Amino acid sequence: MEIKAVRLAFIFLTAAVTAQLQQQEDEEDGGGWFSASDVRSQDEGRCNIDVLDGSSLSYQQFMERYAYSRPVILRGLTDNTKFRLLCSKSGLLREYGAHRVRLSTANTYSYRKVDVPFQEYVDEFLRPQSADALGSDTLYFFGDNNFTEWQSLFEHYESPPYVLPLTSGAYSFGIAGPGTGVPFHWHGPGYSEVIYGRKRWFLYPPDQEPHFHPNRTTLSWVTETYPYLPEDEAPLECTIRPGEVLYFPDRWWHATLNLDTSVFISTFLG
Ligand SMILES: O=C(O)CCC(=O)C(=O)O
Repeated sequence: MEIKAVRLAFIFLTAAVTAQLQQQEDEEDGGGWFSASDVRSQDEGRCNIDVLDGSSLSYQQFMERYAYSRPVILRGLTDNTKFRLLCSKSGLLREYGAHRVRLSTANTYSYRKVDVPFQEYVDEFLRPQSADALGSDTLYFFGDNNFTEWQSLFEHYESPPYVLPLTSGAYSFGIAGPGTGVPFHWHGPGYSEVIYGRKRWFLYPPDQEPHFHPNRTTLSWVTETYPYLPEDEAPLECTIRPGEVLYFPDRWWHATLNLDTSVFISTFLG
């Protein structure tokens, strides 16, 4: 009896240590999402958006200075350490690998949708963006989550607390490879947070429509259009990292570029 108890204790201890090691590895290497073969862009670009410590901006200041007028990046506003651990590659595949996810084409008017098991998305679709592919031929996992299936994950996400009056937040969760992103479009206000990876954002106010082709990827806009923009057509831009959330006001044009394989979540206020 005693030997059995010792054996059981040993098995539990080994499992706990293995889980701890896996967790440490996940934290250190970007949740297991970055692979050595990934070409990760080092070009984070400039940052001409206000970046503030969340604790230094009250809700009233947020409402007066940003809510209806310009984007802002807030650091340390929430602590999503637990959610980050749940979003490691091994954790998500274990829980959701068999669930079907809906992919949308990465163009401005994204009409085509494709449903695949999450495991297949990770194995077959999650890769660096090829420079010459059209947005309409690039499938992106973002924007169409099955909330019943993913609820047990989303309930651990701590969303940004500064909500606009008469709105509530709706989540949109995604994972995408380096160089991917969504080209310019606009909609209501919201937040974007990266859980793993880095995401470069480009924004223009509602009355300054950027020059872009709705069927080209953000990557092609960044390499072919962005370098030649006159200074008065330069976007607001910044790269966000885990622990930072970007707020964009209503109807602001925006485009994104994932610099790494990224896990991210938007909170749309509507
Ligand atoms: O995170 C992304 O790549 C897309 C985000 C976006 O376009 C949005 O939140 O509206």
